[in-house]
Amino acid sequence: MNTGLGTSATYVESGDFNMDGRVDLIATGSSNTYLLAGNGNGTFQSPKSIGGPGIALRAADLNNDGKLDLLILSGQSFQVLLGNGDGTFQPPKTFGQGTTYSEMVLKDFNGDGKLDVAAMNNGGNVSVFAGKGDGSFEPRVTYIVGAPGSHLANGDVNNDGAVDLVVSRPAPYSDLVLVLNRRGISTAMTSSPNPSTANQPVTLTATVSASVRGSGTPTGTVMFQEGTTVLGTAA
Ligand SMILES: [Ca+2]
Ligand SMILES: [Ca+2]
Ligand SMILES: [Ca+2]
Repeated sequence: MNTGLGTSATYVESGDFNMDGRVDLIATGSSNTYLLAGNGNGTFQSPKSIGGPGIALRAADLNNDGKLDLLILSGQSFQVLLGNGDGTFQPPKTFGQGTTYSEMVLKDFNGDGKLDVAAMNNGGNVSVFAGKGDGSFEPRVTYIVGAPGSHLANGDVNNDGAVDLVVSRPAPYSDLVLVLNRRGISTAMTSSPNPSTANQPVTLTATVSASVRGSGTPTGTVMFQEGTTVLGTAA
């Protein structure tokens, strides 16, 4: 199919952006981002420029108003274009400046019902931006991968219901780095005194905090166990 785009698209998303019941296409590339309104019969209207260049694109309702919005990864930053529901978009809002990105994943990582962005950058890190549910995002929280990755995948690898990230690193590493999702919760464990001697009373401290900004105050129970013997529980 020739869409008459006149440029090569690096990423294409589909959805009903003008809410006429027909599937439309959004294509982004090195020159611009275009909307191709669907005619409902497999053909599309002429491309209409709606935003700047991008290397990746996601369409989702980021502000929960029932209208599809766009997230454009432009390499050095992200642009959010909130949809008006008629095929037009509000002026872009930029976030995540300060590094060079290569890939992104749009998922609800901290389980608050709002879509978040995870992005891989060429500094060897993955940054997570917690979504506020209004089309804006919290500042990045960065996870060190150790080397620039070649691909960013996602899935619940440990079957705890939270989406994890997997970064593949090219040679000389040729491996996968797993970024396990604790649903925005991080737990730090200390014991005092440390080291301790036999029969000496030891205080165990678990500090539970939010690891993703904007994910709220963690709730739940901490249980200390020796083998299967419960030493103590705190809520
Ligand atoms: Ca449409
Ligand atoms: Ca929306
Ligand atoms: Ca979220």
